Amino acid sequence: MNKKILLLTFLWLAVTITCVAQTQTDTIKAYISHTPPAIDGSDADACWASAAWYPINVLWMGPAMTPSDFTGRYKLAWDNNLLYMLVEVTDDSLSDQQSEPADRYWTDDCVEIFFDEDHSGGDHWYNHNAFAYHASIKYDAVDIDKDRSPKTFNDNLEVKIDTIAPNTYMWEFAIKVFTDDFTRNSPENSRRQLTANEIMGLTLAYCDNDGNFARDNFIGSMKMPSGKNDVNYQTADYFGTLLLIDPDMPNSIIPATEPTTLIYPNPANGCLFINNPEFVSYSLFNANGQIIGEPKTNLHGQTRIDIGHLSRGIYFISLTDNAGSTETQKIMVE
Ligand SMILES: [Ca+2]
Ligand SMILES: [Ca+2]
Ligand SMILES: [Ca+2]
Ligand SMILES: [Ca+2]
Repeated sequence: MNKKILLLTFLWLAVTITCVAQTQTDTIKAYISHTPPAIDGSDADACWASAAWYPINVLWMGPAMTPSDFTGRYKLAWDNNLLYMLVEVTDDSLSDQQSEPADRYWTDDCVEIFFDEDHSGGDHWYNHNAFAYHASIKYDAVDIDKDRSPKTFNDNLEVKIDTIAPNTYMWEFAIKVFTDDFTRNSPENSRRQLTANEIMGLTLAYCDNDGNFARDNFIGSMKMPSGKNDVNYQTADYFGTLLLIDPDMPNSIIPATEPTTLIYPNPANGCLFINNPEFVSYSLFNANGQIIGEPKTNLHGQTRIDIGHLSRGIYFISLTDNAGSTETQKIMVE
């Protein structure tokens, strides 16, 4: 396959992927923003012009919708301080019927952000291993606290909404990232910075109330296992995988310029392919630089590497060609 056909194939895949809901094994990508976006409900920021849309289109609960009842999609960006999110929602009726933010908060119209800073998975119902922010049209962000009662966590994120067309709203978020040690009294003690090549857990959803004092529909950004459509508020086990990318970093797994040896797909699942038949051996290393298994040699012409035995995470592959030159690339296994 020549480079032009390969590039067109990747572009076709990129376009296709943006239209299809994330699965449990897919990875979504957030690119670094060198200028923080203004949190004003407008997409007139440099980072949004280049970011891809991801759909919110999987019906988790409730009857089937029409496009005017609900249509949603989102974009992501990040910098060292914050995770940024743009969410475009078409909703025929905006509704927030509880005067108290924490009163039946899941029944009001809200963007629900399931976020797990270290993608650890696991229970987060009465702890801060992960968050399930219910962001309302009144700019309250409610989750359940360690004392088992729902509270606002409005300092953890900033949100603004603008109306961009009839019944169509742009929500813009800046989200602070905390470790599992988060406490309401001293949140900055557990605040953390973001860096390239990090993997985080993220899923989005929209709770659609159209004036019925109840959640009419619950629509998510990813496909859930059977019977698990409403478990994300308790466990982070089924959150989607998010990769933070800075293509200008020398060790970026998605570099700005094409490396000499193209390894694809990256992120990968099951197997890797290498488009350079000149390599004769390779070694795999984990994120700590420890070699995994024995180096594989005498592989002239082999272009497929089985990685089905590797668990999710960052790895390095060091390739040696028949002239003795080596090339190391970072890969992500999902
Ligand atoms: Ca903006
Ligand atoms: Ca609706
Ligand atoms: Ca966690
Ligand atoms: Ca609604």
